[in-house]
Amino acid sequence: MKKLVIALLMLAAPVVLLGAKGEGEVPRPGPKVPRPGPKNAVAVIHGFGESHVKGVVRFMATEEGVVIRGEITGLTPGKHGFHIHEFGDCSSADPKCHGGHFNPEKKKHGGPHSEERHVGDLGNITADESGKATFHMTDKLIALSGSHSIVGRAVIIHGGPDDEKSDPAGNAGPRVAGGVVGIANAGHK
Ligand SMILES: [Cu+2]
Ligand SMILES: [Zn+2]
Repeated sequence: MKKLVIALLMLAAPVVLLGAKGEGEVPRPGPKVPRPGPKNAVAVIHGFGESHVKGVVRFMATEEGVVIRGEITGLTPGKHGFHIHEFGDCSSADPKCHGGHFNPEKKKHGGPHSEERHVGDLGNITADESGKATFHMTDKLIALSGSHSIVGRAVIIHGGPDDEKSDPAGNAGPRVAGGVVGIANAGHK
């Protein structure tokens, strides 16, 4: 009889253990599902001080990266440094308002296609003879959500070209215009 009890206990033990494990188990959260961030964002650009630069830059998150489209007028013909700066304060041209290039990875300055670059390094936009710059690019580093999110930061346009190599800011001259990146209605064009 004793032997039978022991045998039964031995048979039951793993079941009890398994049962205990099952009951005591704290429900583990599943794999982190990325929160769907905003798909569209916009920056309305205005000139600082006496500058008459103005325009709109639109951002759209896609599988290939963030598509950037914009039209800016009132520029001097030629290339102008075009960056995302750390802070979204466009109250003046004072660099303290916008800070440096958005650089969450603590990298050196570069161009949009450089191996090493700031997340905010979008290179240049080019204005035609009338001072109008129309552009369309896709960037793989900036994002509209997560640690590379540009939402709430500033788009800044410089008076001169970004050489895409001089650290920390590409030697692009004064900041002539800017706008804060805000979440846009996805239904908008
Ligand atoms: Cu800049
Ligand atoms: Zn930079």
